[in-house]
Amino acid sequence: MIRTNASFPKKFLWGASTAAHQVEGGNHNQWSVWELENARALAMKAEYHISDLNKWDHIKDIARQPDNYVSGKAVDHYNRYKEDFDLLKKLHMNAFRFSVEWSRIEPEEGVWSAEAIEHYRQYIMELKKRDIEPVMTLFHFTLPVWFSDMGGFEKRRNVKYFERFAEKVAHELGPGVRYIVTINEPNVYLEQSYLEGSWPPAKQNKIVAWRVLENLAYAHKLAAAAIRDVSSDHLVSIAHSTTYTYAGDDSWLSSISASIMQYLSDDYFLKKIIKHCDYLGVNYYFSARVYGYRVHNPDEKQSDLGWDASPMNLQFALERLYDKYDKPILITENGIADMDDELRKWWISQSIVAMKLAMQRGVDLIGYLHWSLVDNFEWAYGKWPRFGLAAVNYKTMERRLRPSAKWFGAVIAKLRQ
Ligand code: IFM
Repeated sequence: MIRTNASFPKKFLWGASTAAHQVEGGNHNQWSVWELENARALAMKAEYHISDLNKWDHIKDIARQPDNYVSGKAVDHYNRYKEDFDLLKKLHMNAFRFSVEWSRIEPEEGVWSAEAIEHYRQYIMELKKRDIEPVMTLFHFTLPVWFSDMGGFEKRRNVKYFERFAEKVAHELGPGVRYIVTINEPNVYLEQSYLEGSWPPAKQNKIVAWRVLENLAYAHKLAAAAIRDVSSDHLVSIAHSTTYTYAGDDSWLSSISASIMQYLSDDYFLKKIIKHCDYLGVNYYFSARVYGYRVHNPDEKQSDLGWDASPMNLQFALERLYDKYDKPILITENGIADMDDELRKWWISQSIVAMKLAMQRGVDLIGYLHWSLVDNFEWAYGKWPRFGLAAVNYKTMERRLRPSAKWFGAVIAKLRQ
């Protein structure tokens, strides 16, 4: 049990995170189009792609079904958000990260949906009513079809549409929202969509990938300026996915390789945008232990997705990023795919210790947002991975807090006393 004389300040944000497309249901965007086109192929390839996962025997029936790869109603958060916000209260949380769905707000170029804007206005009001600090993301991997059809972030000239969207959202929904995340995980978007080609637009092209990265940096810069023009009360960042990368032995090759990998995955992009950030949003899920020029992680503990589970390395990731960039850090995501709830309690308790140690070493930490509040549509893996503090029954949409979540809620209550 965590000792409750911990050094977490009173104003520390304890919360959970989600993203529109992964929970809302009923979206029409470049992802939903791609899902329908690719669901059958993903189901057919599951055996080949993921049959080495520990839980394969439990998931194979679902993973072979095309339906798994279609977000569809997701967990119907669009209609059930009040119920979900009540879960935050049950967990004694005081913060919540969500994304507004661009394709709902601007379904056609230059056409704004009053209905969608009103929906999100109510949504934010319901959070405020519950004394929950909203953390609002603008781009979390999904794009309106019209924007993606014109080339999305591949074209420099398209960035102005994102800037206009950011300005509109800041005007309409900004009042009362302090923390804004412009772009979620630019590095992950780039890797999956333009290098590995496993997400839409499913390209494998290093030159286009490099161009997208440059344009995302530019997009953040313009969006941050537009948001601050609307009100200087907003604090703006991206949510950066960091992989803590370290040498597994003391050879020079391991150490140089680890540094290069860390630079490419973190610093190349962060250096471009950090002066346009008021804080740094950090998502942490795994580390990379490097031997020579290869990653070979310890395999004692893994998530259901086969990801290395080293929650304690969060401490070193935070210290590195804080030392280098000198910005207050908000952990915008951290969690584990764990359908049987075997590791989540351990993961969270280790993460709390890691945060505490990092803070004792001087890291200015704003808060911790667990991924995810409820089970979510996990992109190309579909619905089988279970990240939620609350388990969702996809047939009945019933939410049930997992035992680890109940434990976490009790810990938060003590830490906030
Ligand atoms: O579900 C994703 C989220 O969309 C972005 N960060 C990582 C999560 C878990 O894979």
